[in-house]
Amino acid sequence: MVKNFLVTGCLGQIGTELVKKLRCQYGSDHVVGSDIKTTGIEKLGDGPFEILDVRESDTLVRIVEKYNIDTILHLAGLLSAVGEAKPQLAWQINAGGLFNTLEVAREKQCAVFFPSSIAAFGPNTPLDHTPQDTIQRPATMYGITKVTGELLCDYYHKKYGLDTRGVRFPGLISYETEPGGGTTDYAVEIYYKAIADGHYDSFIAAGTYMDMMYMPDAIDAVIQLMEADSSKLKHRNAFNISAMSFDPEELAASIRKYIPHFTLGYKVDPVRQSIAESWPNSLDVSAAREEWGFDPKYDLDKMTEDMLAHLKETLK
Ligand code: AKB
Repeated sequence: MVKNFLVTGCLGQIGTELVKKLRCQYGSDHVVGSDIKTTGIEKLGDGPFEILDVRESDTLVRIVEKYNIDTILHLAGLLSAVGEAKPQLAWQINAGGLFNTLEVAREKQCAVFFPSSIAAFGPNTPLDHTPQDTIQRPATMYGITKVTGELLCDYYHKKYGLDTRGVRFPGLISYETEPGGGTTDYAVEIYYKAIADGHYDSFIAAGTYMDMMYMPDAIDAVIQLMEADSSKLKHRNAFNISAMSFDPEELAASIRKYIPHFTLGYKVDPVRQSIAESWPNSLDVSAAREEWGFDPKYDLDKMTEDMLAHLKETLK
């Protein structure tokens, strides 16, 4: 049976690449992009697009009905640093937007993908090899909306039989669309600056480890999870996933293999540093591997080589 997807927040870092991949795989007409803005829409190529503020349920219902949507990939949301600057707005968009999405999905019987995050963990979570099922007491509004989202999605699955699935994304590194307002953004900015200036001042301190993943692996993971046999899923919302864990020094050392003169300095941002310190150093991803075959392809050096090659082309 042909699926009809709606991707909310599709002009963000994940959405632009997810829409393109889904359109290749399922056909452009079957993948509707939506966002609150149109900046960057040309990156999506051909296919349906709708303006959507996820706080407005009526618009969401209209789009789901118009395109006969059966799967909603709900990416619209604010990231961690913006969420700390605007906690009330973060709650309205992240938690309110997801609630609206789940309610529409319940009425129209849609499957839902929800992107949780390493931010769903907090300072009293085990930092190393963080288990799939463990303490989740995040210290940020962004993290609170992510735990809320995980619980809501599990609730809608158990109470209404909705097919809800999700992953806890680590920091995502990509060259297509830059992230905006996240704590892991340093790991993207560093590549742009390495090429442009041969130097980068990191807002995250040396010795701060966080989980990361290259975007092609993240996109594959979303599609693989949504296509997985539901009878094999013991967990649903949300699976730990990660491909690597590094600190700014290790990332700089990887860049130096390709740009030997690259130098790294520090201008640490206390807000984002304290967020980073409240997140795990490295996740245990065994549940994702066992239940749906999660298998990322890129390690740090392979990602660096590919990132730099693509950025050299685009920044020429
Ligand atoms: C952020 O840094 O806010 C995001 C995330 C890890 O969820 N990249």
